[in-house]
Amino acid sequence: MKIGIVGRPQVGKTTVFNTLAQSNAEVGGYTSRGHINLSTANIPDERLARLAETFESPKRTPATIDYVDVAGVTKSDVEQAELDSGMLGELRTVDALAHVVRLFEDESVPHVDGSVDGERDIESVSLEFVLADLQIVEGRLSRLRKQFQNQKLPEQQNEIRLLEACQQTLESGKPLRALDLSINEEKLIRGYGFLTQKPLLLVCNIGETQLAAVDEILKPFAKYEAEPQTAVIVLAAQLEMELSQLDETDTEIFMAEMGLHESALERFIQTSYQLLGLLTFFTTGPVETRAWTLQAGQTAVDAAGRVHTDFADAFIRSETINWEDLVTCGSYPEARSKGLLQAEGKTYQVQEGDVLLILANPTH
Ligand SMILES: Nc1nc2c(ncn2[C@@H]2O[C@H](COP(=O)(O)OP(=O)(O)O)[C@@H](O)[C@H]2O)c(=O)[nH]1
Ligand SMILES: [Mg+2]
Repeated sequence: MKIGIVGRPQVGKTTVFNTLAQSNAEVGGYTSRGHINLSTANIPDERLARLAETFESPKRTPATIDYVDVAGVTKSDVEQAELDSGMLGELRTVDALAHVVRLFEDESVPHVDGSVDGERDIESVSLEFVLADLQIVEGRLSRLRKQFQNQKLPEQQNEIRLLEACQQTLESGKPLRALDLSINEEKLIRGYGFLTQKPLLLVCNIGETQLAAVDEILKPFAKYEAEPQTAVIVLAAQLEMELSQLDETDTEIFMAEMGLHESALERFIQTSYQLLGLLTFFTTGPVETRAWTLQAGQTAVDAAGRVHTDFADAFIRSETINWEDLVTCGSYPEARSKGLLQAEGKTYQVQEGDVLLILANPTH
């Protein structure tokens, strides 16, 4: 899973990136146009440790998440398309966008628009992305029309019709998330990497002093959650970045003092998984315990293909058990004797927290 961190300049994008990636990229870099921070972070998961302890596996491999942190979105970005095509191009490859919205007040950090206004920022970034997508739609449409003006190939006609619907939506200022597309239509335009089609996580960045009044502060943003494929979370990025750089015991003491129960990273990942419809399954044994990410609704064969590309074709069946049941049983034979280890075929839909023992045909 790859997530692009976007937003206006100086709103805390790099600070959020550092918190999530547990890295140390330079913050306050106002002029770092074109500069892109990339990082892969391990997804913390207590279940992984519990399974690894049960099986005494020396190797523990968490699932990972990739982040891209780009320079801020400014009003001129679309006109300066050439300069920014690197940034937009990078964003077109991500699975979801995390838009950092500045809500913290700090006179020493001026806002490019002169005041702190989260709703205005959400609208202006959304508009920039609408315009960027519109440019692609129009370019593609004019090429298709020119190329096929005398022919009536159904495939191209379909694409033209679909792009015209996209154009209409974008011209009315709406993101493509608002379009109700069939699975086939979605497939047809996925290759364009439209920014306004990607699931959107609005990350409200509040200051430490606003923690106590967080419900009040978030009220105006509740409406965005009703929009398709959009979620809202709140975090105090600067505070959380400082926390993520402490050692574990200090972090726990500090979080308890602040009334925080989960780290920003944990909340961010949980929300992203929900937004993208992802789940985690595990493989475990005396050699390695590993967490894997899968799209909800995918089957045991898809899971086998994640674990090893050859396994998908050679798949015979999987034996499946909930991770907690397995930890309670302590071993596969014990789980089997209790009837908790279920044999499942190709069409089994993997569930959150499943442990899979995949049986594949080695001669395949
Ligand atoms: N007071 C305060 N300052 C913050 C907070 N988050 C970020 N900053 C500061 O805002 C400036 C811009 O942050 P940065 O992460 O570089 O923003 P970016 O331009 O969006 O990547 C830096 O000086 C940060 O220290 C916050 O929650 N509170
Ligand atoms: Mg930055």
